[in-house]
Amino acid sequence: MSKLNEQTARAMHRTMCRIRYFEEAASAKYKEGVLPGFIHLSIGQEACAAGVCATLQDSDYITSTHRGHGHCLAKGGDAKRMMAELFAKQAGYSQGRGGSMHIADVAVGMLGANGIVGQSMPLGVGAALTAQVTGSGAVAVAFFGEGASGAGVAHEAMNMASLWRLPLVFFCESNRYAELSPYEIHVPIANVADRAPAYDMPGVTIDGGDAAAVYETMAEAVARARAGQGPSLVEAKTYRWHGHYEGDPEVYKPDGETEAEKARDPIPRFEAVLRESFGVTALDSVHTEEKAAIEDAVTFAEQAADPTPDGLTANVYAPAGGV
Ligand SMILES: Cc1ncc(C[n+]2csc(CCOP(=O)(O)OP(=O)(O)O)c2C)c(N)n1
Repeated sequence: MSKLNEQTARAMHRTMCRIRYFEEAASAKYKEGVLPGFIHLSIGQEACAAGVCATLQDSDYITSTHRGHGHCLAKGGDAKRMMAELFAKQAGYSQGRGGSMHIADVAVGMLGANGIVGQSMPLGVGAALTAQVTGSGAVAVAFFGEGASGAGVAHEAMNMASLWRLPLVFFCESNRYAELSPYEIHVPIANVADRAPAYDMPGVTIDGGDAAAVYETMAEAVARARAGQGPSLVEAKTYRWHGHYEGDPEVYKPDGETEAEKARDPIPRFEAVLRESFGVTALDSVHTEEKAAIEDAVTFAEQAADPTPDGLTANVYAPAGGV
């Protein structure tokens, strides 16, 4: 097993703080009514994105979901361009046309957020097949949720990835709810990863609030994929502190559940690891710096230009006159 070292642990902690501050800022701006589209936040799930992406190289790929801000930031996406996209500004990743669920940065291997539940999995198959065919040595990670695990395409993707021994890791963020539905009313088994043997691949379920466990489990799965030994399924049990979308009244959550999860905040939990395993104590500056960087991103987005009407048909591929 690849043990976490201090340098990687510090970088992961910084990433977790960046994700937390980015999403808190997005939440605040959404409440102010200045973000035009839907946003789905992953506050509480930061250890997953940070731990997974810390095991990847720049040339590796990830495919993401509707809850993808953390994935993009952890893979090296630019917070300013992301925030500008949430504000529907021209400087955003999709020139303000797409919003939160249409953020991609191919240059850093982030192949896209995705509003179609489950589709990150076949897209991951495609990325891994590309790596296999070209012999590039790259690995792909497909993020998905336990809700997506019930989609037909999840079976197709895992079946093909296993048949072709693709360099791919399926990473399930099992965050208790799919929209408003608790796990047990749509998944008939205790763990999504228990399905892995049916695809002849290793499957493991871990605590998704434990960033070190995410890193160490993923390091092994990624090494296996890179060595040509095929795909794995990793399920991280985690929890989203906010609603399915911002504005969700969350009536389906039992009283006290979110508060209990907040008491197990993955960021201070990982700070304890940094202290106890590596003797790192001065972590306040990381919070200060990352918070300031996100404030800069918000200012950038607020001051950025709106798209102009003359760009209305740019990147529109339907034939002139319609179909
Ligand atoms: C193909 C498809 N079906 C249904 C939806 C509506 N939908 C949006 S998110 C969601 C739940 C997804 O749950 P999960 O995969 O567990 O991800 P989470 O939201 O928990 O991160 C559903 C059903 C959709 N966007 N796409």
